[in-house]
Amino acid sequence: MKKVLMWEFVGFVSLLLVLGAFSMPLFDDQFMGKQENEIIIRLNAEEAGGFMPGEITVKKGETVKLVLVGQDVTHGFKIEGLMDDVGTINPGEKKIVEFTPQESGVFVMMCTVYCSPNHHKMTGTVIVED
Ligand SMILES: [Cu+2]
Repeated sequence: MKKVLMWEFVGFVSLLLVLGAFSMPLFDDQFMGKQENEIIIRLNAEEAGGFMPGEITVKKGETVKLVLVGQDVTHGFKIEGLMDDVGTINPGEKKIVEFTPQESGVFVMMCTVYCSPNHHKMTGTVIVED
């Protein structure tokens, strides 16, 4: 009798672990505010890390939602050949922009506002895959 209860308990815990593993992405989406095809880029002055992440990979023909989050000082943002300057992004501001790359290749994202003496180094990479 006791053995049966123990195996039921083990089964129950295993079920919880499996359900937990599958619900992790949902949990993340719900609480981090991240959805499918959404990429969060945090904008810091170059000295503080620059674009985070500094490289993103997207798919040709698929619309991507970029969530640009200003962290330390005012920045700007554009992707040469893919997206025009989106204007200023102030500290604490969140700007959401969408784009649909029409060609594959490697593009440069860059800050468009003089944000620090190392502003000119504030670039990143956008990889568009077929
Ligand atoms: Cu800058």
